[in-house]
Amino acid sequence: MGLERNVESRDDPNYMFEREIETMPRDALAALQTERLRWTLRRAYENVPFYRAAFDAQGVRADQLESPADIRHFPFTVKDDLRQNYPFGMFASPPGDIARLHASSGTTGKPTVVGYTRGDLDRWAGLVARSMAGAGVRPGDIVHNAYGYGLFTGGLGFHAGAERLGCTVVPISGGGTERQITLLRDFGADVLLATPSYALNIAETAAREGVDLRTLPLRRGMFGAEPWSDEMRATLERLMGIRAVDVYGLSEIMGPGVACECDTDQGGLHGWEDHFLFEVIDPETLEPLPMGEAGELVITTLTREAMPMIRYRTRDITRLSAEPCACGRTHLRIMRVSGRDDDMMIIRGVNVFPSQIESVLVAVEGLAPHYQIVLRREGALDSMTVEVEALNEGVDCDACAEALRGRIKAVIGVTCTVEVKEPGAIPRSQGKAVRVRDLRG
Ligand code: DLL
Repeated sequence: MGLERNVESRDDPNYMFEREIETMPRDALAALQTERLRWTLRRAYENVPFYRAAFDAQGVRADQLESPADIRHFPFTVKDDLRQNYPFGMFASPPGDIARLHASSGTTGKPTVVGYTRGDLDRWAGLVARSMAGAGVRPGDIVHNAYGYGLFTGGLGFHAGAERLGCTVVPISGGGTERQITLLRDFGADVLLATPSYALNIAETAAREGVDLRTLPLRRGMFGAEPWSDEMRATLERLMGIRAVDVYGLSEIMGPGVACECDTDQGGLHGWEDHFLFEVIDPETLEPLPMGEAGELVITTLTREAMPMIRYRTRDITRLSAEPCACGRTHLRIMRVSGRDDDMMIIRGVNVFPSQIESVLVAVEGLAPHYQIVLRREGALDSMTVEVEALNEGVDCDACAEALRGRIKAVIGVTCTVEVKEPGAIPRSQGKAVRVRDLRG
C-alpha cells in the first residue's frame, strides 16, 4: 500500500497526507475541537495536581465548556509552571506510559521537560508528515535532516515525520558543515531541513568549497525553530535554488509541525486545528483578541496524552487568519512569527525585533547576512549596536555602515550604531543563532 501511494503522490502538486482532515469544513473542525478539548481538560484535571489546583482556584470545570471559545474561562500555563513542576510534575500519564522525554537547553534556571506516550509520538510523526507533504515534500524524496538530534525536538521530530511520509532520511544532525556539503552533493538530497541560520552557514560553506548548490537536485528547504525574515528567505532561495518553507513548533506543545506553510502560497502557516486550539491574546490585558489582530499566541493541546497543555502562553507574537487558502486546507493560518515578546528590544521608546533589523540589513549591498545586536546601557538609556559583516575584502565598510544606519532609522525608526566587521567575524550558527548580546548587566 505504501508503495502505491508513493507512485501516485509523487507528481501530484496538491498531494495531502490526510486530505479528509486537512480539508474538513470549519464547523466540523469546531465540533471535533470541542469534544477533544473536554477530553483534554478532564484528563488534565484528573491527573495533574497543578491543573486541578488552577481550575479549582478559577472555579472552572471541563463539562462547562460548550464551544472552543469557552477556553477563555480557563487559566493560562506559562514556561515557569513547567520549571516549578520539574521534572515530571506536568505529566498526566503514569511513568510506565512515557515513551520519550525531550527538554529545552534551559539558558536560565532549570530546563523544561516534555514527555510523550507512544500515541503522542505516533500523532507527532503524522503531523510532521502532514506538514512536509503540504510543503511539497513527497514520498521517496531524500531528506537531509540537519536539525540537531538529541533533547532538542527538531532532529528526532522531523526524522519520524519524514519516515512516516515515506522519505529516505539522512540523519546528519547539526554541525560538521563541510561533511554536510559532501553528503548533500553525493546523496543528491531533494530536501534540506535546518534552522534558517544554519542553512545560511551551509550555503556559505558550499560556496567556499566551490559547490554550487543550485546545480544539485535540492529543491526545498523547511526552515524554522527561530525567527527569520522574508528577506532571509529570498536570500536562501537564491543561494540554494530552492523553495524555502517556514515551519513552526515548540517543545512544550509537541515540537516541529505545530504549523507549516503550504506549497501554494507563503501567506501564513496552517496550524493543525484537529490537534491544537490556537488563540491570540493581548499580552497586557490577557484578553483574547479577534481573529486577525496581532498579539501573543496561546496554544491548547487537544490530543496530547502525556502532557496536556492548557492555554500555554508561547510568548510568540503573531496573528491568525481564517481566510480560505487556495490549497484547499481549511485549517487557519498563523502569520510568520516575527519574534518572541521576550526578544523584543525597546530602544529609546521604539519596539524592535531582531528579525526587523535582519530584513533591513539583508537588503544592503556589500553586507553579508550575518549579524548580532549588542545592547548596552548608556546612562538611563539603552543603546543598540548592530554588528554585521562585509561581504568581501573590497567593500567600503564606512559607506555600508552609513547606509545600514540610515535604512534602520528610516524603516524602523530607531537610531543605532553600526559596526561593519571583516568577513567571518560574526559567529556562525549550527542551530538556533544567537542574535542579541545583552551587556546591560
Ligand atoms: O524550535 C521546535 C522546532 C524545531 C520548530 C524545528 C521548527 C523546526 P523549541 O526549541 O521549544 O522548539 O523552541 C520553540 O522557537 O516558541 C518560537 O519562539 C521559536 N520558533 C520556532 N519555530 C519558529 C518559526 C522548536 N518558524 C520556539 N519562526 C518558539 C519563528 C520560531 N520562531
